[in-house]
Amino acid sequence: TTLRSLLGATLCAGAALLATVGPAHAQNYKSEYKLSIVVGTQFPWGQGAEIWSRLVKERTDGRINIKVYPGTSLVQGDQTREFTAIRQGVIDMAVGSPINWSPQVRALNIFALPFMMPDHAAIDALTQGEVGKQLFGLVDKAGVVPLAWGENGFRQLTNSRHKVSTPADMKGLKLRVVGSPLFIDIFTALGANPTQMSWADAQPALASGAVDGQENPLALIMAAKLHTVGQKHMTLWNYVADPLLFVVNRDVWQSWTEKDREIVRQAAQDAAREQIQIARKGVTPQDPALLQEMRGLGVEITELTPEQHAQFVAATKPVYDKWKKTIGEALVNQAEKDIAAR
Ligand code: X2X
Repeated sequence: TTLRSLLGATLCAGAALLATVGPAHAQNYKSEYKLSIVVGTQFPWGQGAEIWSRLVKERTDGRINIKVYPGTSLVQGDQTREFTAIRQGVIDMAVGSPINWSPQVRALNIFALPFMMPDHAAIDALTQGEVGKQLFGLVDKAGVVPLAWGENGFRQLTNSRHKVSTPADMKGLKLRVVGSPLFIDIFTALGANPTQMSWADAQPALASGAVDGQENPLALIMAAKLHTVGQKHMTLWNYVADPLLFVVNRDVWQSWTEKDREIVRQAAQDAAREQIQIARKGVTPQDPALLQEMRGLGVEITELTPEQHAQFVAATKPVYDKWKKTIGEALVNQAEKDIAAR
């Protein structure tokens, strides 16, 4: 009888708790949701994650409490395993680059087709248009809930050896590239010597001289202070750009009430819009503040003439054609059409 009354008391307490908790499912909420990013929170990318987290916390009155994990630490820095970890629930949420997720969702390689996107309006034409919609469908089909597009940015080339203004200058340069084989193909076509490694490994490799150079957006190159690891030459060639995807693990998403899902989605869209503005600050001809700051730090900045640009486009054309088929010709045709009409 003691056991029975104890059990009865526990059930009563449980029922009382349920009654006070209110919204359906809210009792299943975790005390903390783990949000993965590759870089630190001082980068525009990380700021997007922080803004999203803050907005969600405020707008849910703390029901959804997000903690940002930089350095892809939830997968020991191996950014090519991030998407799988989100799908499996090792990671609850992420602001991630399509470059890192393209091993699992092949169509995400589309943003790394060399010289496809000439300007920011071209990136917007894809992410905010039909291509973005189709890619979200594929991410969703792969088991992860996509909510908004942010931006890492146009990726520029840096190296410690010499000025690069033509493909001939790339000969023999040992370059760190990210996880998709498309990058290996691009830099091989240009005569360089690309080697794949994680961002965590890239920085010591640059410092020790194990590699000569790398490619990343200007704001990221600045925030990571790559000039302090010998990266004294930068080529502004806008050859590819990576947007960022704001996503949630599917089981986590389904554990939230309808109302909270709407809050998280709206917060992702608001944070992403603000994050894109941060990512584009200081890196355009109209607003060259970061470029000037970098020059002040002793970095030689090379801009391409139209003829030099054309040489790079021609040298990477076979790679573009090959990967257009891998990504899906219909999707790439749609992208080309939307960029032309932007
Ligand atoms: O590893 C990189 O170069 C980075 C930080 O840009 C990505 O995660 C794609």
